[in-house]
Amino acid sequence: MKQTRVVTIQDISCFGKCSLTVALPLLSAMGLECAIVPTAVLSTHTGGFSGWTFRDLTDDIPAVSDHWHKEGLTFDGLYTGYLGSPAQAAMIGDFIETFHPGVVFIDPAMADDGKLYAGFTMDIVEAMKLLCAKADFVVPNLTEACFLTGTEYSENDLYNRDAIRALLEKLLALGCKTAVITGVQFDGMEGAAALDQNGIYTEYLTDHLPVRCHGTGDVYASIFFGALLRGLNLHDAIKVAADNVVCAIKATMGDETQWYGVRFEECIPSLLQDLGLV
Ligand code: PXL
Repeated sequence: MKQTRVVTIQDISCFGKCSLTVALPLLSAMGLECAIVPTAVLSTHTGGFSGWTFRDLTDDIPAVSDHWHKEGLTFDGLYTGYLGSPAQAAMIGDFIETFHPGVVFIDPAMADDGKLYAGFTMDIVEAMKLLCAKADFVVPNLTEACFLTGTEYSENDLYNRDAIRALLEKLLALGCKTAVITGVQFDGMEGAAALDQNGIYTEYLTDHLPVRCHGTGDVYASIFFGALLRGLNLHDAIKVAADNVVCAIKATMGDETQWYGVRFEECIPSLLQDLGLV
């Protein structure tokens, strides 16, 4: 049987366990052939380090796309994350028009804890809105959902089902087919809530752990996307992603040397078991 082939477009943070250094090992472990388009190369991620290098690879995106088009490559799915510049959103739009990947999955990785990531301005929000319009799935955290919908970020006001449903509806109004907000908390539990264009709502909640670890959004998105490409339905895909993010956080808790990331590698065996791959 032909191997499922996906492409992921996000940065390489050379040290720090996020974006491509998380997505590539996870998607490969899940048995998917994974091509990459790096949006930028940074010496580290921008969450807690200072003095990082940043090489913008915007000009490479159309060049890579042109070559791949000439080679006749096709992709069953596309997953985008952290962009090197707002201009890349339109280029990725062209990429989608050229290759028509079966599943378009957009993680608008640009903000957390009520703030844009260091180095980003509101331009990135407008760029991400453009991409969301072309998506089958968008996977913002609560902060990103607020930026994308012009909603004031307030955990107190937003941690209830009515508020989250209203946010999901505003995300769908951007044009995506299914919106999923990660990191929502109801009744002392944490997880993800999803709404599709047919008005079907689903959620999966699990333990709320009293710690925040860098890179968990990328672990979540990679597993969620991979699970969809392995044929899981929406509810089962958000469940396997959440369960294995919890596994990664539990594996990391108490390890001060891992302040910059999570020990997701230790959860690959449980992930493969959950997927029935071992
Ligand atoms: O995990 C998201 C992410 C990806 N890439 C870079 C980042 C961050 C979050 O801070 O800085 C470069």
